[in-house]
Formats: sequence, structure tokens, C-alpha cells
Amino acid sequence: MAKVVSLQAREILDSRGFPTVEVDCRLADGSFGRASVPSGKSTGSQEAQEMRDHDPIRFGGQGVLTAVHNVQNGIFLALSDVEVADQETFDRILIELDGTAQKQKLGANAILGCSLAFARAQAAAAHQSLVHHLAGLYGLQEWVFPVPMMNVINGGKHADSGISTQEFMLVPHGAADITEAIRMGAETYHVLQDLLKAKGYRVSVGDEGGFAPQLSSSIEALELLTAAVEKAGYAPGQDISIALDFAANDFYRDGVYRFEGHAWTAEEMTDYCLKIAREFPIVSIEDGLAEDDWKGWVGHSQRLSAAGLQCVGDDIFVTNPGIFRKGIDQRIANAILIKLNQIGTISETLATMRLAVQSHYRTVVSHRSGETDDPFIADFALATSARQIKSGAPARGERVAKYNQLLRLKEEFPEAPLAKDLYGPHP
Ligand code: 2PG
Ligand code: MG
Repeated sequence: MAKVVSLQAREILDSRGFPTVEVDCRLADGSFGRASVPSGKSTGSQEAQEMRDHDPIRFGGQGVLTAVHNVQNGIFLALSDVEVADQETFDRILIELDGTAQKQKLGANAILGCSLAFARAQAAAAHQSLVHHLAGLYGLQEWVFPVPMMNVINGGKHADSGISTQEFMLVPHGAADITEAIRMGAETYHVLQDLLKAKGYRVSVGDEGGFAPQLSSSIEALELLTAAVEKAGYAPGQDISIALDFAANDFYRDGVYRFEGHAWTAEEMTDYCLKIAREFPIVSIEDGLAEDDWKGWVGHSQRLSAAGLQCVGDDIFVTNPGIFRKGIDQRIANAILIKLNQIGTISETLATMRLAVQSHYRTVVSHRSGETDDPFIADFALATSARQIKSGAPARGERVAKYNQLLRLKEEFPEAPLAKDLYGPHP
């Protein structure tokens, strides 16, 4: 049993310079937990809603003082006289207090900040590290490190590079362990930078730390990426492969995929995915179609799965167990992207992850394009044996905060292997 004696929230800045919520949670025994909340840009329409002030005088309307107020007043008051048994009870109190489907009354940013900070305080109360505490909540069976997916070329809404694909990621799955995987990704990132410079491209970066050169097409990005892997001394497809996030919501209009000068149907978009996967060492494709094109997703998932590709649903599932269950029934995707702030509490996120494992879907724990230096998702990914973790480029403080935490965790779990059962159709 735990008693929350204070919930202190504040407005801090995220990696894009927009305000976000940080929460300090203190329990009666003095245990303390602090956490901050990320923010997405290419969001799914069914995501839990972050509360913004919409006061044009402050931060162009992006302030989060209302969410801060909701933590310190609404949420704290609801908890102040209660003995909280565990994370699930804590989260349930917040969910019921909010009472809306997308957490728009209190704000998902207010709720998630409290949920995360409470988990840290509970870990402290139990004299446990966060990862052990989270593993206990999840019911972890095996310690396995997630394979990093490092976003090294940024497009779509995350950059002004002019290419439609949002993320080109390096997947160093051939590494012996997590430490080597992170090194391989970082080395390749630097070789890619040299290659871009040699070709006269800019090497400024996008929101997630990946380069944002003005390339002619996604094909050119894939060529550059494959060349960088080789030049770094690795075998494309064996040591390092490529994962893509199309974030197709962004270019789907009136039933048409307006991708880099084309106007494609779902079938044609899928043809393109399969074509590039034959020509380049691609192992995983996320959001190849838009969130409301469920009909298209059925065939897309079948065809990608049949080709041995990982097919990841992000905006279509939004980490929501109810929506995901419908997706499972229609055999949509074979993996799910997991973002805590898409659903708003740890308990609901864990419910989605358990559902994924029962249904033989792989899980990919993910950052948001607007991040903080809080490395929570690194501990969370290991504690839930997520098969992959997406935390942007191996550069920029808020991105490497997560990779660096994995390096520390490797010291705590020296024997834990890197996940190997990554791709392909449902087992
Ligand atoms: C995504 C995410 C993270 P955003 O689409 O997968 O990379 O982007 O946080 O902007 O939704
Ligand atoms: Mg995505």
C-alpha cells in the first residue's frame, strides 16, 4: 500500500522547445519519483489527447499550465486520502476521474506524467531499480534486450527534406549484444554523414536527430543508407538492415496515397513497399497505409507478412487495447508500436503489450518526435521484453538518453541477449 503525499507538476521544455509536463511524486514513506512526458507530431486521431492551454499569449498556445493545474489539484485531490494498492489501482483512479475515451478532461499529458512518476516512486519504496519494478508489473519471463531502430534520415512531418517517408532506420540486428548494436548504429550514422557531405548535401538534422538532406526520393535515401552500412564495414541485411516508417496518414487524402509525385491506391502503395523490400535490405515497415484505411491494411498485412516482413501498426492501433483487439481479429499488421502517451497510463500500455504477446504480435517500444531527457522507455522496453526500441538517431541528448540507459542496463544484465526473433509473419 502506498499513500501519495504530494504531486508536484511543472512546465518544462521538450526537445523542440515546446512546453511539456514533468511530475514529481512523493509517497508517505518519503519515496520519490520524477518523470516527464513526450509529445508526438504525426499523431493518430484516436490517441489520448494532450492538454494544451490554447492561450496565444504563451508559447503560441502550446502551454501546459492547465495540465499542471490538473495534476496538482484534480488528480492529487483524488489521491490524497487513498491508500493505493498498486500501479493498476493508481491508474484506474486517474482513468475514472477523467472519464473520457481520449483523456481529454484532465489531459493525457497530466495523467501519464503521474502514472510514470508513481511507478518510479513505487520502485524507490520497494528499494528496486525501475527496470525490476516494471518487470514485476508486466510479469516478465525473460530478460532480452530490444534491438535499436535508429532513425538516421528524417522526412515527412519531422523534417523539411522533401521526402514523404518519415523515418529511415538502421536496425543492427546482427550485433552480438546491445552494446555492439548501439556502436554499429552510431558508426554507420557518422559514415552516412560523411557520405552526405561528399555528395554536397546538408547535414542538418530533423526532429529525431536523423539527417534531413533534400533528396530526390525515398529510393535515393535507401541507396545512401545501404552504401553507408557497407562503407562502415557491415553487411547490409546480415549485420544491419533497414526499417521504414511511412507515417502514411500524412500523405493519404481522399482515398489516395500522394507519395512523392504519385497518386496510389492501397494496393499500389503495397506494391511499392514490396518492390523496395526486394531491392534493399528492408526488414520492417511501419504505417505503410493510413489509419482509417482498414480495408487496405488487410491485404497490405497479408502481403508484407507473406514476404517475411515485419508490418508495424502505429497510428492505426495507437497502443489502445480495444482498437488493437479489432486489428488482431482482422489480422492487421504483425507487430505493434507501443507509445505510452498514445494511451496515457502504464497499466493500459501493459494490457496492450500482453495482448500483443498472446496474439503473436511483436512489440516495438517507441519515443515521440518531441522528447525529453527522461529515459523511461529504455527501462520499459527491457522490462517488457519488447523486441525493438525506436529512439531516433544515435545523436541529440534526448535520443541518446534512451540508448545510454540501455548501455547502463547491460551492466546490470550482462548475460541478457539481444532479441533475435525479429521479423517475418506470425509464428
Ligand atoms: C512515429 C513517431 C515517433 P511522432 O510516427 O512513429 O517516431 O512520430 O512522435 O511525431 O508521432
Ligand atoms: Mg510511426
